[in-house]
Amino acid sequence: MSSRTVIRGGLVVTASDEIHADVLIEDGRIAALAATGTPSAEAWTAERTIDATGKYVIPGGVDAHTHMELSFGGTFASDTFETGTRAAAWGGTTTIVDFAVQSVGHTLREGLDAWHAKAEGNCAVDYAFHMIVSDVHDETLKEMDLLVEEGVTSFKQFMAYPGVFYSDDGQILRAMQRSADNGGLIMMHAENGIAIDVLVQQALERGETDPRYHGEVRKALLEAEATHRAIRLAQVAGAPLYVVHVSAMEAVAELARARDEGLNVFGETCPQYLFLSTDNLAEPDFEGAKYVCSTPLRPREHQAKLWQGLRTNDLQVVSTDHCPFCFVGQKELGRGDFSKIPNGLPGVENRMDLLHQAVVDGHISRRRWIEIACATPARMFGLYPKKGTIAPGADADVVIYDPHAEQTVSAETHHMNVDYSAYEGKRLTGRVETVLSRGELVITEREFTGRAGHGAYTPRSTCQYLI
Ligand code: DUC
Ligand code: ZN
Ligand code: ZN
Ligand code: ZN
Repeated sequence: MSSRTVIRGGLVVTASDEIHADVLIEDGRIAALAATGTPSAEAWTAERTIDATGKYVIPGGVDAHTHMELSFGGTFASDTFETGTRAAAWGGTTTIVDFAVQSVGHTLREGLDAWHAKAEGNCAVDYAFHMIVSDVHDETLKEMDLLVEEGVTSFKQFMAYPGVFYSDDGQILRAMQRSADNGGLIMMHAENGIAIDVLVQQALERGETDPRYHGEVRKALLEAEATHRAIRLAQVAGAPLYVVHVSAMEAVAELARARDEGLNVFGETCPQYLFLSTDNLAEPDFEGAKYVCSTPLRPREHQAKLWQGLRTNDLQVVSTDHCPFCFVGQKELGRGDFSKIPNGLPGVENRMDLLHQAVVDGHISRRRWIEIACATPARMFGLYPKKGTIAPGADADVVIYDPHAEQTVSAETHHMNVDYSAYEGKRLTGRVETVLSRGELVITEREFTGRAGHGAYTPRSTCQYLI
């Protein structure tokens, strides 16, 4: 039985085009687009018609960096796959790529199975997985080949967190060599964790225990140094590289230089680095703990360089690194010792809106908004054109976006399972109105009409975005 929906009268915005068009959806996929008012569009009949006059019709967001239920620092990220993907839907994101974790002493398969068990049957929108590799040895390298074949095509390594997730340069080089062969993409947390740990101990010995010291010890230069080292290791291995959560302007410069040299090097930044700064980390009464994440927030002057990198394509993707911890009971674990504050910020619900605000503010164009939030993450991680665009054959993951609605961000009204908002009180122009996931209404005129279990696991092909 076929089911048809038509979305009429909106401005369809993709990474490449803006057209006033009607969109026909059939059996969960985009069937056709036709200019609004033309005989071909008028001839369509459907069980359901959505009026998008005065609105944008955009692809559902692809958030390529989330951590639902991540175990960190003795606690767990507070969003489950159920609450986190529901919040994603509210924010116009219809696909997340979450990080399955290999624990030291365990196999990749065990980590991946554990993540499937957390997600299966619980998600409101579609999901896929990257794999965090924390224990590189011969068996791990063989397993990477198998994972690429089954649709887990990207692997995160850490130059930070010695003793937890950390890989040394030899382990990184070996994983990169393997991905040069099997088509995988290494995603790097680029911070010199060995040096940072020394600075953490020295700061604590001086009695510098407040959240703001988290930003001071995790120096921009140590992000830049690690970024440079990761780039050169990837070059030696002949592998592409994707640097996650870039926050320092010095790291952007390293990426820009490598790209000018013609290397397949990519960079992601996150809304927190574009909209927040070390001023937030310095908030009194331990409130700064709300803003502890790694890489850390930077002084305000870094923001302009991140926006510039997004415009010049030295940075290609904005993901959230959604990793929420409640202030009460979780962030508070680090009272008296900033190094014990769990690292991460909530944001999966806010990304599309914050980036729309960047369009309003003139930082990026409307099409670039869709490119960095939908199309490029889909290409980067092998989900395009099923995800990330509105074109015949694509999954009907579609957002009706009201560009004129005003909203004030607040924990009182958000849907993430966390007791604060990093953007509390921020006024934004633009708001998600209706969201379809594979043709099904998940948000209908600002009401949740989806269900846990609608979201499907989505295996990925390899990176489609090499220079
Ligand atoms: N890196 C991440 O990408 N997420 C949470 C913590 C971290 O260090
Ligand atoms: Zn085991
Ligand atoms: Zn990281
Ligand atoms: Zn992360």
